[in-house]
Amino acid sequence: MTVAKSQPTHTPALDVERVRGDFPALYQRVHDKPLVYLDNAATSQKPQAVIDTLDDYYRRYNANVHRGLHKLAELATEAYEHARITVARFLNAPDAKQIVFTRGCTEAINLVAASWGGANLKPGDEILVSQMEHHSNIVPWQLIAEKTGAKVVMIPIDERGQINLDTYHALLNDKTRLVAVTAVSNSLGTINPIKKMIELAHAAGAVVLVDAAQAAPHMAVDVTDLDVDFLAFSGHKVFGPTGIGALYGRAELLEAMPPYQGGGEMIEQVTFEKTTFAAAPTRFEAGTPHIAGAIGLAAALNYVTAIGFDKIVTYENELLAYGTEALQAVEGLTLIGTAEHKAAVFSFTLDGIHPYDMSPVLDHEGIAIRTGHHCTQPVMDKFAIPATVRASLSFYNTPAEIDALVSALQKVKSLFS
Ligand code: 7TS
Repeated sequence: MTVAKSQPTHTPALDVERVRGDFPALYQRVHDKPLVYLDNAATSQKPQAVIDTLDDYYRRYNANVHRGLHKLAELATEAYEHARITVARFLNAPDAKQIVFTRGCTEAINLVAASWGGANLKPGDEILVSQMEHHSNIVPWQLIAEKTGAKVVMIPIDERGQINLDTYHALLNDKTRLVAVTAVSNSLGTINPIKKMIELAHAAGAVVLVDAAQAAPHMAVDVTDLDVDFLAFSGHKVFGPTGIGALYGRAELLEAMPPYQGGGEMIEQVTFEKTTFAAAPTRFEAGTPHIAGAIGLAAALNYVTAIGFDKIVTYENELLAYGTEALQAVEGLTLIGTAEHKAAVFSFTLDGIHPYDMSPVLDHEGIAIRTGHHCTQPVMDKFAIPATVRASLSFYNTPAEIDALVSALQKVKSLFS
């Protein structure tokens, strides 16, 4: 008797040519070569839907929010608050009140460090921060540690650029107040086991801030499933405008936190004797916010959600596999960051050629990459290198673009050998 095999569940493939068509910036020539944009970890290009949303806002309903009683102010306020709901849905947050708009991931982390940290940290307390963090998830903790007498303790990474869970577990103790960790490393591509790390931190009585700057463009981020306390991301890396980002916070933590900045909108009542403050999230949004940015961010989140992270993850894993093989075949090339779970980020060095000497040649070939320490100097120290060349991919990149990078690297080698 033959038994019918059940069909494997299969995610429909991403139509890369179609999605590329949504990004006008990808169709340019640079130094008379087709642009190959591989600097997505720095910032991503913008789909037409986002560009149109910004254009429409400035043409039709530009007004300040929450203040005017006129029609345009009403439309702008409605769109701004609706954008907050869109961000909450994108992160699967229980309530839009738990979303604070910020200038970006950096400001969101600084807000938590200054406000939550300032109110809760005391001498001897420990803040665990991983060795692979972007400087924006290290320096704010050092600044608040300096002020409060708390101590920043590093969670080390191994030779592949991974956090060992046993090592991390052993660092957690009754002095640990907060763990700050990135979901995905910008310079190594490592995807961290954040769900498990949060669980272990909570068991030790610590709160957790996750930096989702590099996760948000590449995978579904679910704050409810993660049970995370704070999570920060930037709009411009997830196909939205620059100058806008968001902080998610657990409701009871946000409610108990003092203001970060003072100014208009964040108050309840101001007198010269005493000022009282608005509830979260308004308490943390002093001054006129980046209204167009928030609305543009919502358009970007709707855009990626419509493509679907199931398709994005599948396609980007194919790019990762293709790129890893293609780059490893380049003689003298060393990949920095070879974690078991990785995003499509390729950091590398080439024997005998300084990373900074490679960038002009690659640029001349129309290839946009980043060279440097990528604001992760402790990572460079760990690998005892000054810098890497980094190609960071997005779902609109193609295997042909990886081939273009490889040919350009061969050119670099012939020029410098
Ligand atoms: N966290 C991570 C993991 C990042 O990669 C970045 C920016 C930030 C925080 C800060 O984001 P911002 O939008 O507030 O500046 N990373 C990079 C990069 O890798 N190249 O340029 C910026």
